Amino acid sequence: MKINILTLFPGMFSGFTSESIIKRAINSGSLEINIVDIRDYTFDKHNTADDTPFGGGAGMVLKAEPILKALEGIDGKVIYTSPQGVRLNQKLSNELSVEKEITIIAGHYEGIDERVIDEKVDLEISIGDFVLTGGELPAMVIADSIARLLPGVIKQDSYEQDSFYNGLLDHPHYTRPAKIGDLEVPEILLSGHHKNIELWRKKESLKRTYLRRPDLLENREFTKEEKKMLDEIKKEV
Ligand code: 9D3
Repeated sequence: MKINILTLFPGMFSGFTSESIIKRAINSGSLEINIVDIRDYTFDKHNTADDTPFGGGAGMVLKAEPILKALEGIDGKVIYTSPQGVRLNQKLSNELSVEKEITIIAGHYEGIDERVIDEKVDLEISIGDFVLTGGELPAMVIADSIARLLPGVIKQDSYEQDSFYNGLLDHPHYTRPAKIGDLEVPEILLSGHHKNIELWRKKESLKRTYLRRPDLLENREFTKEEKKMLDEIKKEV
């Protein structure tokens, strides 16, 4: 999959594309990330990419023409990061991950000229109800959540066990050493009894979800095993 990101601040993306899982996804050929500097599509003497808003008021607005020029010849869905957008969730990331090519316009300052949105943007996405300085981090968040779903990027069972995939929060994790002073690891995890370990993890997931995110349980279908565990949890806590 190819993800184009249009930005006025390409330097913010250098760490994103050069580390860890995203780096591996790019090197393996599953993912292509194309950072496009909007300023490369300005053609006046001072390379002006933003201007003051018509009608007055504070802040600056990204000019339409450089963005429209940068979009020329680009295929696929166009996304604009914006506080006015639909909220990103796992379902939306799953849907975007099957596209061949998408383009994310990272907004900055007060936003972009509305005519770009009217003419070129298919979808506006927000990552949540908090105020950031720009759309660069949201663009990375969107790209990251898509990238890990691409074939071969992470092990299949790794995301099948994700909360928001199975609808539950994760269970606790431990690694060596088994004892740090008087801090011990739950004995069951050292038992080698895979079936019991799986049951313990499932119950811990259910317990955390019940205590921390009861909203996630509201519209969920429970297996008989899960119903029994939930009854136990309600007695225990
Ligand atoms: C002070 C500016 N605000 C005036 C009402 C509006 C505003 C514009 C641009 C507030 C924040 C931003 C920058 N944020 C984003 O571009 C953004 C964002 C966010 O702030 N939170 C969650 N998701 C997103 S997606 C893009």
